[in-house]
Amino acid sequence: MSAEAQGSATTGAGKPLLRALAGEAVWPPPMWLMRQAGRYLPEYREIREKAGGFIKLCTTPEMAAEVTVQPIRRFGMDGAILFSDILMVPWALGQPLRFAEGEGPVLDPLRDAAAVAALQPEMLRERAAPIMDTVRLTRMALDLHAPKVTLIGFAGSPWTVAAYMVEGHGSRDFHTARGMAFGDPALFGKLIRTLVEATTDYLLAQIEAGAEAVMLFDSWAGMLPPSQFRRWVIEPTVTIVRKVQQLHPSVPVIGFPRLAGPLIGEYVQRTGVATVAMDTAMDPRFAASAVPGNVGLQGNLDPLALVAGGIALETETRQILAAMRGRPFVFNLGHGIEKVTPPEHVAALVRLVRSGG
Ligand code: 1CP
Repeated sequence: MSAEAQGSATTGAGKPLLRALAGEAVWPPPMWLMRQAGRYLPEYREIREKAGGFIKLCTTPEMAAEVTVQPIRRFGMDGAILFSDILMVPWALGQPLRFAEGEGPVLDPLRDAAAVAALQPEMLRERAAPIMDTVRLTRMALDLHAPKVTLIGFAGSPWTVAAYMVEGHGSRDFHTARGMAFGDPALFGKLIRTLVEATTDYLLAQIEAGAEAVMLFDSWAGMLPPSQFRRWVIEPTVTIVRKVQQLHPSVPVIGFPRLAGPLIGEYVQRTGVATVAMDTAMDPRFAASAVPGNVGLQGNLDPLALVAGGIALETETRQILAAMRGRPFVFNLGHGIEKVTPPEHVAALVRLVRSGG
């Protein structure tokens, strides 16, 4: 059996993204973009307005499924990522959350043992049910209209989600959360254990509903010194990945330990993720040397090169493609797409990557 036939036999449908995530060096590489559904698209803004609030959008399956497929319809990426947010897990655990206009997410900050004890993991499946309906609807739409496209589910990693839960909002340095991790590791550990269980359960529910790959976003992994990175980023991820692999061995997990720097190799080796996403600061050549050749790499165009377009976009994209040729690779950005991105630059990027650079 040829390598290609083998790849499709193990992944079912022979979808390019699933083949790359399973360790095959597909070329030109499959691609999708972090935050590919969002405010840079007029069709997203229209639905967002109709929905009213952001949480309403995430919990109205028809609307959330529609915005999930919008970028596929317009640009034809290889992956569709469920439209939701990493903070829907704290929301489903009962922590009050709102998305303030122009301010980003705001949570009632969680600062003591009583607040951790008040979380309701037993409510998670019920509260997250509309999100699973979104997964089911999206998968049906893709099977029907875009059978080569892979549906990606996701969650935030325990450390990053805990950082928002403790801080109560986005932050440049997450002082309070880092302070709690050092100052009261028993309490912080309890929060992390709650999140490991909730996140595992939440990802398994997405897989049961039709997600074909899942991604763990650890956007603030790079804030931690190595000992704390091992304790709060690597160890919780080990537990989650192990459980997903046990129950769904054919579903690849993508890890995104943003700004992990030289710890990327240890992260991959310990956690067993199928693919690791590189942030904008990661040198793809370094990642290629630090990560075993059967593990996929994903990334890592700077979203601002995509805003700029033209020669900056072409040069950066070609450099990444040249460094990644010959190994399992998924083209993506190194962080989420910017609101001011011209949609025609995204179309140009898709053409360039499809040409192999
Ligand atoms: O009203 C709006 O449209 C709000 C903007 C928005 C969007 C489009 C938010 C608020 N979340 C999302 C969707 C989202 N968030 C997705 C959907 C799928 C896609 O990629 O198309 C995903 C995967 C996320 C993940 C997410 N949310 C992360 C991890 C990735 C990253 O960017 O580092 C994080 C940190 C969040 C928190 C969050 N949600 C929203 C905002 C503005 C933020 C950042 C808050 C901050 O740190 O200040």
